[in-house]
Amino acid sequence: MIWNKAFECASRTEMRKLQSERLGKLVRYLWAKNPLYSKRFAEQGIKPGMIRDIRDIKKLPFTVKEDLRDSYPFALFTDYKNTTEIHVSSGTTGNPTVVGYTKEDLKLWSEVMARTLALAGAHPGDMIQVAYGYGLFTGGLGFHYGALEMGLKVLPTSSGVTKRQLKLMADFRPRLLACTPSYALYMLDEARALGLDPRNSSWEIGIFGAEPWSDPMRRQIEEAWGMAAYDVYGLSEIIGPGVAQECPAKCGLHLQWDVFFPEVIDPVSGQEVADGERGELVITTLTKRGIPLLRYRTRDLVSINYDRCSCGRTTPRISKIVGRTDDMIIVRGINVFPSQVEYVLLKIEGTAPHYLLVVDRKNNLDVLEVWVEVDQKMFSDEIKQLHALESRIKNEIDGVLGIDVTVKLVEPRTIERSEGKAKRVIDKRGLYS
Ligand code: DLL
Repeated sequence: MIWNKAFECASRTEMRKLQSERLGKLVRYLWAKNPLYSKRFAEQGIKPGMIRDIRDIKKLPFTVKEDLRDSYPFALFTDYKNTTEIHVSSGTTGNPTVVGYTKEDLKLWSEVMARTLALAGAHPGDMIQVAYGYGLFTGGLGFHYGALEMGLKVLPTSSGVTKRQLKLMADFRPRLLACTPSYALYMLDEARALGLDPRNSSWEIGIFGAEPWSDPMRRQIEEAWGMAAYDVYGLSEIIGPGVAQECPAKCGLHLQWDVFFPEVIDPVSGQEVADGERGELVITTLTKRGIPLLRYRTRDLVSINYDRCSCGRTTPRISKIVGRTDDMIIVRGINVFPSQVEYVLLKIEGTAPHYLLVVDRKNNLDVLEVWVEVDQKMFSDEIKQLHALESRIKNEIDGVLGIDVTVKLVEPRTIERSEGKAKRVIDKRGLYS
């Protein structure tokens, strides 16, 4: 089922007309209501009347994650007065990234999530188990709103308490499961440990995302659980889940371009790359009111394909995310920036600015080890003092990242030095296929 044929199957000409109108309106809105953007427009000599066609988007400035960080908490909100819901995701240093939704934005989110669910094969009346985290993370509530919009029966289990997830699945027989791909694998181990046969599961469709996962992981999930597994992509800054979703053709993720206008650029030059070539995904939120973003640099690497899909939709499809332009990693569903660790270490005396994040997956659970080089003076201290330092660093990092890490203090000059960009992350999971 196609949820909204008018938008998902529109011709390119129709879509260009709509996008052009929407972009013009957005620029006028930002010009009138958003001090950061109106200042930038003025500096760059951009007048609202200059933006008449969607192709004029190239005249507009980019927005980057640092803009959100620098405007913490609410300075980038264009309609703070009518904001009705607030979510946060990880920031690059001490403060989280804050995003706000007006009532209209929540309607938009419900709409794109209903399209997402339909893309994966959901039908009104189906039951969906939403095992993404509910709360500040956008996964749980995003799926919840979409399920309500479509008329599904929602089972809002949130993530964790795996035994109960499995019991409710066995007793209520939901047709759909939505969670991170690593949690789908973790539940598999748990099911087997409980002596359950995963092939008897009721889940026919899984909608997995919020972190990278490879094709071999997809095969493993599909074969073990006996379900079809689809990729879902999104980010809090744009809306949360609901930006792009695979259909049963599994040939890329359909991007909702009537509302999230995509560009794929060379991350260094900022110029658009040819269709099908890899580059950084840049998104403009054409219709958002609370915190609309112009040309937001997602730092996610993709390629884009504008051919009509065999499912009948004309929405462009992005590839699976093939990497990042920065060194952000996702650990147990949480976005982690090495700069957050650095921010903590800079405040602790005796820890040299040399550190390394080593991430691995053991029994389908992510583990993050943070190696911290301490200076010579510290290293010759008593063991007791070193332990005290280790637990202080651990507590501070746990607090900033929101996950449990292991800290390993290492001797001076243990961590490899680099002549160019320092290597801060060793990721042994091999997630990008
Ligand atoms: O992860 C929103 C979401 C929730 C998407 C549930 C899908 C399902 P953030 O926490 O802001 O938002 O993280 C966004 O996660 O820029 C990507 O780097 C990464 N990411 C999200 N989906 C995928 C995916 C949510 N399917 C960041 N594959 C993004 C690879 C993904 N990476």
